[in-house]
Amino acid sequence: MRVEAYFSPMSWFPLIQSQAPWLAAVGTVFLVACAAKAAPPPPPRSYVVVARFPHDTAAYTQGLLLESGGVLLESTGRYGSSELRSVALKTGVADKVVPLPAERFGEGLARFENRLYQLTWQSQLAYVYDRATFALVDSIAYPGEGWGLTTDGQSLIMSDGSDTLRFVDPRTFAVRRRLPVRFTTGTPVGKLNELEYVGGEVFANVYQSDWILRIDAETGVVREVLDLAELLPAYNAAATSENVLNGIAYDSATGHLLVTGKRWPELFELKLDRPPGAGRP
Ligand SMILES: [Ca+2]
Repeated sequence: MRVEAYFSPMSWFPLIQSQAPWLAAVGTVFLVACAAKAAPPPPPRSYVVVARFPHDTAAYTQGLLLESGGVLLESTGRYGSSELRSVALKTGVADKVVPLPAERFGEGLARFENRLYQLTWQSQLAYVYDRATFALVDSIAYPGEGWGLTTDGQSLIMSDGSDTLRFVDPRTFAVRRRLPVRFTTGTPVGKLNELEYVGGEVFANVYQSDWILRIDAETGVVREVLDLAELLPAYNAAATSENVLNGIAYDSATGHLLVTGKRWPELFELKLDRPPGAGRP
């Protein structure tokens, strides 16, 4: 039985009407008055904000992931101020910073085994660092633009601003698989940006929007759209603004997502109604 139906005044109304016509008349006036004042039902909630943390407003966030112990790893962009940084989640303070050459624009960031991979926007070059020391140990060329980066534990998964994700060999960046991303209607969805893979789904920011998509990593179908417009309206998504939503990390200890944006003053911890990796809705 549906609980709403059981408690609904309307479900009891026929009984009242048959037993006490005068009470039914009063009830009718009451119900009509309620209906006139009733607001439209809110959209289904898909997440709640469970915590907020400070975020460096100098950080033009392009890549984000969380390690154990509350350590955020962040890649930032723009020419002359791009960095790889290690940041304490609770304080937002960086304790390790590796600047990129001024002619490189930092983009997506992922950890694979004991190495960190950082994309660049249009230089067609990924930097590879030792996780423990942050020492630069390699660089790997790839074609096209670099936007977001994550991993499923086998491949690195890249976005490039198009509607297609590339699954690449971490050692060579050779493409193993291309995944076109589509709504259930079949409509392509482009401008895929920062990424986070969790248990068979890829979370993806859509550039210059308030959306994070939940993409089936096998089929490319968008299973859910998280609308984050309410998080930080002054910083969010205006087409003319650079300071858009971008940055998704997963906390495996809590099952929550951490999200922020370029130069946002805050980072938000979200508990999703349907936990990451929970499979198809
Ligand atoms: Ca990420």
